[in-house]
Amino acid sequence: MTISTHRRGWLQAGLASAAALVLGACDRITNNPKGIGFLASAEGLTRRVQRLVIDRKALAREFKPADISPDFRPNGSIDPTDPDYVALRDKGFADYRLVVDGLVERPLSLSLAELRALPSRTQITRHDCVEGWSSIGKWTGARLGSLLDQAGLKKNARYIVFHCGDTLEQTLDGSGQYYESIDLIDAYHPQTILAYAMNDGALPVAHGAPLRLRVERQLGYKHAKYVMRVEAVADYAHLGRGKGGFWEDRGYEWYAGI
Ligand SMILES: Nc1nc2c(c(=O)[nH]1)N[C@H]1C(S)=C(S)[C@@H](COP(=O)(O)O)O[C@H]1N2
Ligand SMILES: [Mo]
Repeated sequence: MTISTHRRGWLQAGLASAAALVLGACDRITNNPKGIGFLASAEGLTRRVQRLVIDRKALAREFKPADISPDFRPNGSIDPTDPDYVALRDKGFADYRLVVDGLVERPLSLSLAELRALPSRTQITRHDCVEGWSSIGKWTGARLGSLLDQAGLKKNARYIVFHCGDTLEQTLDGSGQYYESIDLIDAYHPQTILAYAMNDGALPVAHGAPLRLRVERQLGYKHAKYVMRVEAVADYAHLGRGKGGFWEDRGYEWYAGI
């Protein structure tokens, strides 16, 4: 598994949607002898790639307080029984530390108070689960980009991995522990936060207490709950079953952009 495979993956996805966009102009292009040539030219390719990259930086839609779902649906792990997690929870997460390590200049270990002191963001967004339901919630958390800048990413860092405190599937080799990974475009997206509050209260256990990822341009399974450790890596092939996340290891797409 290489970076270029993933790059190619999302580039191809982008080119496919760029191609769909120009379908409307198809008649004009095919009637124009230069049309097809232009689409295949390096200049045309560069423009479409630029549009794709700009699109990935666009903000997800934000909603009004009145839009907040009264019963935001919890999904997947909702009450982890892993002994380490239970011990933290039973002390109200007083001993919780978020570890930031891997390809960083300054590894960090931060308490919730220290996380709350980081530059934060509050947003009301819609969560879309791949199973076909959506809920709208208000989230407050530390901006992941600020956290990563504080740790200082090394040049060869390409992905950010979130190691979670819950085991979703019991396996002999430990590959049932939830984890996720995102690229640096999503990591530095302004709406990407490590949320410690939901709907103006402390983040409930069912929704990932004490800390969960909000990565608003991605489907629900990318939003890692119960985040214990943030690791910067060059590649994720050595983690879990090698596909970059718990659900990716079980067949879901690594890039789940919305
Ligand atoms: N650690 C962990 N994170 C997780 C999951 C999980 O089971 N464990 N489920 C994922 C899925 S599929 C969804 S839709 C969302 C659900 O978030 P919610 O419980 O706040 O609705 O969390 C995602 N993150
Ligand atoms: Mo989901």
